[in-house]
Amino acid sequence: MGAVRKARMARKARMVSALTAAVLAGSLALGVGGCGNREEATGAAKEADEAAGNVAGGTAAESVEKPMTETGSAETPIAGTAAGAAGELPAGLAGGSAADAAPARLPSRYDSRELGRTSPVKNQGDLGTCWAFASLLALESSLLPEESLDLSEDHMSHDPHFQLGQEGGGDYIMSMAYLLSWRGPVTEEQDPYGDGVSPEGLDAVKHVKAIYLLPEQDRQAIKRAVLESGGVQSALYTALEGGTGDSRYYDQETGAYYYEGDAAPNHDVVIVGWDDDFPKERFALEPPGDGAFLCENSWGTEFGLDGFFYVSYYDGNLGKVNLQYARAEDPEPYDRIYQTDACGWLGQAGYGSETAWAVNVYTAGGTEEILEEVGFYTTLPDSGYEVYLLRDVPEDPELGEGGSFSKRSLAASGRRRFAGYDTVSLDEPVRLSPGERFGVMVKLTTPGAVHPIAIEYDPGDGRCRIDLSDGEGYLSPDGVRWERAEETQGSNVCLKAYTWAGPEMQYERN
Ligand SMILES: [Ca+2]
Ligand SMILES: [Ca+2]
Repeated sequence: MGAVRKARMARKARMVSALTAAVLAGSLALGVGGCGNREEATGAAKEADEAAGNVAGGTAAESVEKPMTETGSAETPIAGTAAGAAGELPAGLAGGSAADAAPARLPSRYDSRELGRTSPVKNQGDLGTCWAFASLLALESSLLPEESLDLSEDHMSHDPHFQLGQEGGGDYIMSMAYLLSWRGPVTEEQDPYGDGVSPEGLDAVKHVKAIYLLPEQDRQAIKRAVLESGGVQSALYTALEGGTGDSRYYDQETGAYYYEGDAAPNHDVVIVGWDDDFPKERFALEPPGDGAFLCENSWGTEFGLDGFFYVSYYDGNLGKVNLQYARAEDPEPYDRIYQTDACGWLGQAGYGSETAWAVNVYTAGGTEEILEEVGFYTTLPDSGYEVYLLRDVPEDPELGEGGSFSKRSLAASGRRRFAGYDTVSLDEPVRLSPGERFGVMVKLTTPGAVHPIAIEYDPGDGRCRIDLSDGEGYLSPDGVRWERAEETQGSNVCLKAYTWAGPEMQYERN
């Protein structure tokens, strides 16, 4: 599964006006294709990747982008190309940023199991669902030890917005989209695994509001996230044959895995601990040094050490893409989400600058609601953001200078350490009128990015079923001149709004 896959940088040929954002079809999938536990699946996934011209590398972000060189104007469309995809990592991705906030010393050894913070080992069987298992395992771990849930991989991998099917694999962009849209998770009891069907009409038992993408190969950041959240989802390349564990890269006695090559990841696992002193001699092939992460697999308890295994710090893939499930809340009956990006972060838009602006306009429901939070992705670490609100937006907003979007009020601002998705609480919650057209606006300044805005967009890879009819989004290089994202870019803006509509409307939640 988990090919950290560079989606092809599909070039948008359209040039509608001088003010046209460039779109990068650029989220990298950790996991498309296969990810079953059989050798064939692995091989097939790899071939599929190669056939598609996808190469390994990068994280889900702009590390793959080649900064614009050919066209100077910030308002000229630019697009990455496959050839430019091997771009160098921005400094922020190489580690370091996470170290700033690292006061306490990390232990040299840690094992989430000893604190009751790992969920029981599961078995994905022959299906290409490792991405769903790893995602929900990491989410379950983040709730432990206080709360123990068994969540449904069937429901996530049967999501009708996805087109690959359970044999076709998946990736973390899909699991993020599923969870952040509140289509799930549901419980295993509600939708048992492997029966080929998922009931319709189930409500999410948790509302996920933050999933961080930790910097590539930042061991400190990964360890801190394991301490905070119990587990971190990551990916590796495995040539293991089913449950037998037969591979030249794997020592069955010690449960130690080390792959030194550069084949793309094809399997997702969850990092649940580490041992800095794990001897290099315990691996089948000797890595350059000691140390290993403890990982939980989804191949049943027969595999490895009761379902767990050690992966060398020097493994070619583990630690490149790392997801921390940072916030999941109990659903409340009056919580509501406004969104247009059911399929999530499938591409990125921008104007060749690290700064870009985006708006989504929504129509409030029929009763009064309190707008409390706004949620969006950032594509690289250390993004600065400003969130603005627009009230009573006219039906056909005036998009030029001094137009409808100039009547905005600053509602929150800050900086995000990690890439990924998070929600921002407004400085002052706002009471919306019934049926009001309101807008949420974000200005992002993302060092190293030229496409800072995450968009839902069809990269043509057949992964997701995109609906562009459900949104009213706008993009801007400067917050002054705007273009309609659906019309000029074939994109929905990934920018959600969260409201609350309690019956009493007595706002006491602060
Ligand atoms: Ca089922
Ligand atoms: Ca949509």
